[in-house]
Amino acid sequence: EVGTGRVVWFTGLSGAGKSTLASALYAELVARGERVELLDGDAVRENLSKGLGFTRADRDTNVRRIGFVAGLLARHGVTVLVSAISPYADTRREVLGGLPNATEVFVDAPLEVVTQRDVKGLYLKALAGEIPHFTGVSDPYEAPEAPDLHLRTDRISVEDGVRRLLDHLGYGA
Ligand code: GGZ
Repeated sequence: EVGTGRVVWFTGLSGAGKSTLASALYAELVARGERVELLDGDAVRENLSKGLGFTRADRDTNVRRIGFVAGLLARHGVTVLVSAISPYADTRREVLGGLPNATEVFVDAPLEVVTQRDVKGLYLKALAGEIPHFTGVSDPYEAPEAPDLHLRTDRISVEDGVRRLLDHLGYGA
């Protein structure tokens, strides 16, 4: 019998490094022969959640859909890596609480750091008022109070982040 897969849920601001860490971990787990799937915010919004916006209701719908699919995969023994801002603490609690084996990873960089990185130029636009409801600027981000893992991406490298993830998940070094 296949055991239940774990769900590793990366939450944090846009540009904090969720996708970077999730895809680096994905590559590590694939290399270890793990059956693993990645549910990344961008790909999810182009497919599963196409048409949804960024109101609280739409974000909650998005996060619940991701949780639903993650649960189906995990039931078949797949390790699922989720990368989504998932800004609302209540919704995260509900969705992660409904999964048998979830790990909440807070991918944390201060707003000033992600604003300076501004990989996609979105913060510049948001600060200019051109993107309404932008997380951290004109929309809330409720940081996890007790995440299973807290990674400060302005202080540690991607490699260190992946090492800490592997450690925490019990894969050894
Ligand atoms: C936040 C936004 C917004 C607004 C577009 N607020 O860094 P990105 O660009 O590639 O990732 C962000 C992504 C957020 O989608 P999620 O599905 O992760 O959000 S949630 O969990 O809240 O449903 C960002 C881009 O979409 N983006 N508009 N207003 N991020």
